[in-house]
Order: sequence, then C-alpha cells, then structure tokens
Amino acid sequence: MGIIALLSIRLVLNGKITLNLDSFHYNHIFKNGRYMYKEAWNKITNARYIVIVSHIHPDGDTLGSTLALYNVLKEQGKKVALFNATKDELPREFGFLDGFSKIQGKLPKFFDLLVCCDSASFDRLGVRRGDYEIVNIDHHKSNKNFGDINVVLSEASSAGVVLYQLLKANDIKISKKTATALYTSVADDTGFFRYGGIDAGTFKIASDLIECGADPRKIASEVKSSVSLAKTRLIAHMLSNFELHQDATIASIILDKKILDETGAKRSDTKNIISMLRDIANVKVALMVLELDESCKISLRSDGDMDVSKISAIYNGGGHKGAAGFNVSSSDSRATCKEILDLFKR
Ligand SMILES: [Mn+2]
Repeated sequence: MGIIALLSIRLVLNGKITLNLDSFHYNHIFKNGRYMYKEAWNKITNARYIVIVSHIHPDGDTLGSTLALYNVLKEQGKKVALFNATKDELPREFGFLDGFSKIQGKLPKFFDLLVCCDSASFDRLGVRRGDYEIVNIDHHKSNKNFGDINVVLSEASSAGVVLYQLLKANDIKISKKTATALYTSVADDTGFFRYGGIDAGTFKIASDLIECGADPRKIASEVKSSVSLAKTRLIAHMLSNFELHQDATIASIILDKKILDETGAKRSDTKNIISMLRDIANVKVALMVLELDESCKISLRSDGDMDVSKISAIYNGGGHKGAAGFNVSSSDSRATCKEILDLFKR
C-alpha cells in the first residue's frame, strides 16, 4: 500500500493534475491521482454491460461527456447503453452529437456497471440502487463520492475535462465523434469559454480536441443557434418582467406555470436563460424561481465575486461559485423568491 501511494505521489506531481496541498494525503491521491484513473478504466474495461447515465434535466456537460464515453466504448466494441431519467426533456440543441438518439428512458434489466458524468449526487441520476458498481466522473466540489470509484476533480471546468484526463491517462485514442462530444461538454459548461474556472488548461484541452476533429464553429452554431420559438418567447417574457434589488446588483425572475403554458416552453427551455440577467451591467447575482408542482426550482448565477453555491448549500443543493441550483419544497414562488432574496441582505 505504502509503495503504491508513494508511486502515485510521484506520478501526480509529474502529471498535470493540480493538487490542493492542504488535503495532500492518501485519500486525496487515491481519489484524484493517476492511480485512480487506471483503476477507473480497468473497472470500465472489465465490465460486461455498462450503462452510461447523464443527470436528470441534462445540460451540455453531462450529455457531451456521457456521449463521448459512449463513443469511446462503442469504438472498443463494448456492450454499452445510454440512460437518462428525464428522456422526454432532452435539450434538442445537442441532438447533433453521435449517440444522442440512442439515449433511453428505461434502464436495461441487467448490467454490471453504471458510469455517470457531471452528477454531484446519486439522486441526480434518477435510478435505483441495484446489483451493479458505479464509476463516478465529475467536477462538482459538492460531489458526494457515491461511486465505487470516484474520479472527481473539483478544479476542472467541466466533467468533459475530467473525462478527457481519464482517457489521456489511459492512452485512449480520441476519435472525431468523441472529440466533438467532449468539446461540446467543455464549451457548454464554461458558457463557451467565458466563466467557471476556465484556465490555460481548458484551452489546451479544447485545442487538442479541435486537432482530434472537433469543429468549433459547427458546434457553436448547433448549440447556440437552434433556440426554439417557445424558448425565445420565454426569454422575451423574462427580459420584460425581471425585477432589480439592492441598488440593481441583484436581478430576479419568477417563472410560474402560467407563463410556461402561454409560451409553450418546456422546463428544459428555462435552462441557463438566467445568465442573461447576470450579464446586465451592474448586476452581480441573478436569481430564477421556477414554479413546479409541489416545489420551486431555484437557479443562481453570479459574476464570480460572490459564491452562490454557499446559498445553494443551505438548501442541500449543489453547484459552483458562479452557478448553482436547488429545490425548495414550497409551491409559493413569490414567497420563495423573497426568502432567497432576504438571504443576500445578510
Ligand atoms: Mn458540469
């Protein structure tokens, strides 16, 4: 054990992974180091039937990374299936990715390994525990390490970056299909290279993915230029009805069921539109309250100065410094909005 640990320390120091020196101990190395990359890949290679799961109400990061892994494993001749528990709400702008049409809303009866990407907790997967093992690939600081193997790099700007590191550490060739999915994951989770821990490493990875065949212009156009009319109407509603608070440093919008009905927008159409309010000059934090059947879904975005994941943590939600989300078990969207706004007064 000692020798392996020492070897891992050396490999990690020589590698590109940044370690937090405060937590420089066994567990950290075994969770985040190269040793873990090998372990994770062995587990995947030795599995007989793998189900790759994206999180509920998926975004470009979870879809891009799971589809990238799907393509890699297909190319290796593995038996593999794709699952999403909210299949009816898949955002269609990612439909150009290879494997997208193979995503199923039903789990296969028997499988021995579940691999998930971009899911901070098990309940985000929408599946039941069963007789299978889990490889958890993620970049959320709040990740609960619920897998049998957890490849969690909290400094990574997207789950796509973590999967990229995992593939590279295991000398896996990245095909054009895989590169396209990985680039989409990285681009989407950084708002097309604008926020969320982007650094030189992110650009190096993007550059390598372009060399592997990803077409940045085509991907940007597929993801960014396919907004439905319903979503456009929802955005129009948001832009004419948002409210400002605290010297116009906080912007909020409530989306009730009525407005979703009127515009014809689906829940997936509300994804990320809140960032438009955060982008208003002077606004530091944007808040969206989405009314659901018996709860409200809260989305927070900040310009980077304020850590909105701290608010999210109060409600057991997850997220990052600049983007976080959680549910509040009240269907009163107005009262909920006020309750969250009050938290910023402290
Ligand atoms: Mn992500």
